[in-house]
Amino acid sequence: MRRPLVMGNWKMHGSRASVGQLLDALIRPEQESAAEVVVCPAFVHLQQAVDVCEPSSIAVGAQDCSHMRSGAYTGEVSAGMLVDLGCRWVILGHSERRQYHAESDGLVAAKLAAALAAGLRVVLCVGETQEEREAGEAQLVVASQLHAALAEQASLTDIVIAYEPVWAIGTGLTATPEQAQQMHAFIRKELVQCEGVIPERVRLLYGGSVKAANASALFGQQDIDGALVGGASLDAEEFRQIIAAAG
Ligand code: G2H
Repeated sequence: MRRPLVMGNWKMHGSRASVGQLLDALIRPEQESAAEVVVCPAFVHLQQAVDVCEPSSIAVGAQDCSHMRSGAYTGEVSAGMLVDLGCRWVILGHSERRQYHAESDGLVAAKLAAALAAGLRVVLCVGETQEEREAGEAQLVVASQLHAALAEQASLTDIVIAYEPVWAIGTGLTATPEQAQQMHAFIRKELVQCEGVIPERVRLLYGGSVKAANASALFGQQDIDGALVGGASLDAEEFRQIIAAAG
């Protein structure tokens, strides 16, 4: 009932040349998969990705967007500009944005509203730090990030949640499939409280050092509907294997 979704978050990596090679390797030939596939390059490579992916079923997403619609906001990119470019998705609330750019829950909620209003599909990232997990606060933190972002949104039909424990991001540490499943089941239960959401229909992605070697075990869990893949999505062969594991 929930179509698997695999997203590559290319973060601040690549050049026109390397992004071109990566895209070519992903779409020629395009692999048959039951999973929906999205790639999220840096802003400056989005147009290139949209142009190359157009004849394929791979969609393109951005890694962030502004909470404002338009105006004198130097350096910002609006959700409407992304739609105009051909982007269909945006990642919001990634822990690297929260950590290095001081993005608050309030700002993430405002970005979510702007993105949904512009017609983007959103992957909202939530996750606890190592200290929070050790203090036994993982569920508390995740619930509070979730509700802060989702409360008072006009419509949540196009929302996907990515659980990304901060301690597993780019560290090589991965939550065990059981740890991830436990949090995903908790998130799905929490979604019951969100108006306009049908929890069984919301796709929940796991993110944090996902690679070909651990993808199948993660995807085998009942409430894990795909992955948000960072480092491993920069290697076309590895990313293809993760996509194959999803569908
Ligand atoms: C988590 C993930 C992708 P990585 O940030 O969003 O990155 O797979 O490199 O841990």
